[in-house]
Amino acid sequence: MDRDLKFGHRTYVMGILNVTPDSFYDGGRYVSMDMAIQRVEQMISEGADIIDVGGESTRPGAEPVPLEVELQRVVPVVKAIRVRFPDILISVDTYKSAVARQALEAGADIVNDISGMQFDPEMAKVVAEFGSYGVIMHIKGTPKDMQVNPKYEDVIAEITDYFRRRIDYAVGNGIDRSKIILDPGIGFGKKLWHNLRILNEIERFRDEFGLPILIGASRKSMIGMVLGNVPPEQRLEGTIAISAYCAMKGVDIIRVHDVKSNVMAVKMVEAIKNWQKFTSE
Ligand code: YH5
Repeated sequence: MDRDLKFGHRTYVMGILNVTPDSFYDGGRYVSMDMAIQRVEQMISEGADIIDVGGESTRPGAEPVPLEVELQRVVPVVKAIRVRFPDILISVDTYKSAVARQALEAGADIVNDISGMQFDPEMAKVVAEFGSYGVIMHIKGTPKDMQVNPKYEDVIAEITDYFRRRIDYAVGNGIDRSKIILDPGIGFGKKLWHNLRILNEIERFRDEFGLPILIGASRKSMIGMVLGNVPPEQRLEGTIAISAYCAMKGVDIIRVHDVKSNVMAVKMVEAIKNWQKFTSE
């Protein structure tokens, strides 16, 4: 089975695999590795299409992780996933080209760069060299300062301009246009109403560029705010609602923590969209 994505037919589900100590606290690498592989096996059985491996927290205010630390966390896990699950698509959540390169050598298929290939000047060349998919995400600022009073004249216009500049840059560095995935970056330098408006007008980016769209809203603070300041553990239902909305709008990929419930929501919406497939006479 080939590992490419056929966009325009359904919403793919990307399961998040955090390989950071706060999510896999145990110190010992073997334990972490076992836990990571177990989690991947579970996400695949629950219907994940893509596993997104990340070794640095990019939550608001988070401090960067040194290159060597990120490499040690991410590369062995990508290798192990590729050996155990030869058909699963693997994405690597990094903005460092050295991490992307070694992950691609270890069998990753997608580079998920929250900086839109801005933070590391070598990133676009690496994605081009391997012919992998590249996610161009919008961020205003850096993870450390992005939530400090972000301002837009028109959030949709600004993200559209950014996408145009980053697509031109990526293609100029040898990336095939058909390998680019766009992500407006929910929570990355946005206030609540910016996030809500982006989702409300999500089709505008596909209308403009004709490229696949990825949305990562899973358990993010915008859900907490809408539901009355609820903590991340109480944001599953809000996440599922956004996933159903995304499936209805034809978003190409959703990035989520809770694969089982989000896959069910997407499947149900797709059944309604494709009711004719269920006809028996
Ligand atoms: C994304 O949107 N996000 S890491 C704070 C939370 C919950 C989750 C509880 N990587 C994205 O998931 N990659 C991240 O509060 C991403 N799109 C893409 N492409 C942040 C995250 C999170 C942050």
